[in-house]
Amino acid sequence: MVYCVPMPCDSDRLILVTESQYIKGETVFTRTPKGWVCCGAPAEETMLAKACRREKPFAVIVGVEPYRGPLYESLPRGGVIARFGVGHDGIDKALATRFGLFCTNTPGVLEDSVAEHTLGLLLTAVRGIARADEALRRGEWISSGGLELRGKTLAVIGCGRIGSRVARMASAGFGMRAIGCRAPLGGSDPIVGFEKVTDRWAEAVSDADFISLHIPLRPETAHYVNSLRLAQVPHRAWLINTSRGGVVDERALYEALKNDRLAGAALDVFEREPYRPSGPFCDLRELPNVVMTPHIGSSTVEACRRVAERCLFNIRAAAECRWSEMDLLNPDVLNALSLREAHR
Ligand code: 8YV
Repeated sequence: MVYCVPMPCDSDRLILVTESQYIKGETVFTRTPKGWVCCGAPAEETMLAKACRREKPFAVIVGVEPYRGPLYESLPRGGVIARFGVGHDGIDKALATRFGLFCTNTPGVLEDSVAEHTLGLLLTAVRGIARADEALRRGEWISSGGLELRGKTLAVIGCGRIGSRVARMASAGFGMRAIGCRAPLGGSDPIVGFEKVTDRWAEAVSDADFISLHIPLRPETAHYVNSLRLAQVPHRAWLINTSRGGVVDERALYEALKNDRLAGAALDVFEREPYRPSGPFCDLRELPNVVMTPHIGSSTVEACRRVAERCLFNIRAAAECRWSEMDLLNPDVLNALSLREAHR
């Protein structure tokens, strides 16, 4: 990508947007509100930090990559790190607070897209759609079988906005039984679309045909789906992951799939992205019962537009001191900033 050279503009109104996020939200980022300018920038942290020191933007809009160090000291106090999406495991909120930076994300605008992709993966998996397409292109006409979804049990791990949306689509659309599991993070989200909700993994998955993960990546959820938990899953079950790769121990998953202790897996997210096996002899791409997509759960035209708009909304709200309207991830920053810094 050729990064755009900022037009002469007040750096107080300049936003650097990492490459693939810029492309996803281009229609919005090229028509910013008067006075604001968005420019593409590299996603890799040291390069992004360098671009920030050079261009002195007020805010950056970033993807899922991890930002752990140099970025924070390269932004002005009172500036913004805006996540283009919901998951914010890549941003160090405590560090941002220390440097007086606002961190935001975009809840409420991409749930439908991720939920639709989840169900798309589920269908692709059980009807062998990806393999049928590949075979047909090779000139083979193989009439393979599949499974019907009606009446099947779907365990939804994480009953937040996306999990609930998946449950509702699966039950209202396909006539599936959706069992919710609030573990490992708990929570008291309204229960919509679930036949029942439990706090115990073992109970949620005991009769599952499909298990769909909708939990954020945090220290307490890292490798939540490990060999012990996989051993509690019926052998006929499929695992679907559109949350974060790090919540699954991919080596344990590989072993379970390889040894037919799990029917299959449909994955949009991975421990390492772009996908690389998490160790020797556990390349998920070698297994026929795995369907993989490159983290595209929310990448629809509609969701990307709304996400880009929400990022800009949050950044402008920070600039205009409308903090209560922001999707603020580190409210402590308001205590960390002096009154003068906060009212830039
Ligand atoms: C993903 C995401 O596309 O918002 C995020 O943080 O990563 C989502 O938009 C989805 O969770 C992966 O399927």
